[in-house]
Amino acid sequence: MTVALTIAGSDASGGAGIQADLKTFHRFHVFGQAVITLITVQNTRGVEQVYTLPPELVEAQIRAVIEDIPPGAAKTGALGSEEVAARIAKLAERFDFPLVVDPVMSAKNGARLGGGPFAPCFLLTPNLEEASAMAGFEVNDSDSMRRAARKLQSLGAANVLIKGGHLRGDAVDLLYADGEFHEFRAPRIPTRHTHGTGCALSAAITAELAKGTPLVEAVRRAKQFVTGAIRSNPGLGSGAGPLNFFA
Ligand code: PXL
Repeated sequence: MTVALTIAGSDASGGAGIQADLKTFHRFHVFGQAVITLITVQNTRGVEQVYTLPPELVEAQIRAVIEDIPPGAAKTGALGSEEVAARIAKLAERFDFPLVVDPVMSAKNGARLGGGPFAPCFLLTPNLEEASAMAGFEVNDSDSMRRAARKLQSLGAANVLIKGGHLRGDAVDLLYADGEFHEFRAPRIPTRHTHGTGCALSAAITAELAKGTPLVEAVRRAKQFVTGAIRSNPGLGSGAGPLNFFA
């Protein structure tokens, strides 16, 4: 059985974080492992509290899990502190499976969920805001996305996927892989129910990589899943509701 690991925060409301990752792994027929970095108090209206776990506890969870059942691929989400980010970067030097880093900075209402500089990884998946913060310039169109992808690759990501979900017009994601650009385009779906889209996308890519799917095809399948999951969202909650993970 194919195994994938997520290292991320808990969203008790079930739409994002660890919960979204595990549901996505399951949907992709992959056995999910989950190391928790932080606990949020939140619902679809926003994050009220963030409680970060001690870095040594995060590290111990990762060590225990991977020495017994090595995953085919892993992803990180919200890390919560620079210390946790640094420990993961150190551990990742010895990972013999691809690591996807979703450099989560903050929840939609601004609650801080991020860690320090990202670990060197196989794939980095920032949104426009995260790409801007990491590249050091405004990323808001096709040209700046291309420049940022090159820059982030030079900082330690073998491949970079910049998510254009917050662009105007179509949702165009840009993948920079092996020196080539690939665009993944989907029509914008008018809905407020997009909570957890970034988590679901990186989890779906991780599941596909664990199965051995080549990166470009993994991203294509993941994007197709997320687009369908937004389109058929169940309309739960009075704020930004979750996706349909059965899509
Ligand atoms: O979608 C980013 C994210 C990641 N992880 C956790 C979250 C959120 C957004 O709310 O709560 C735990």
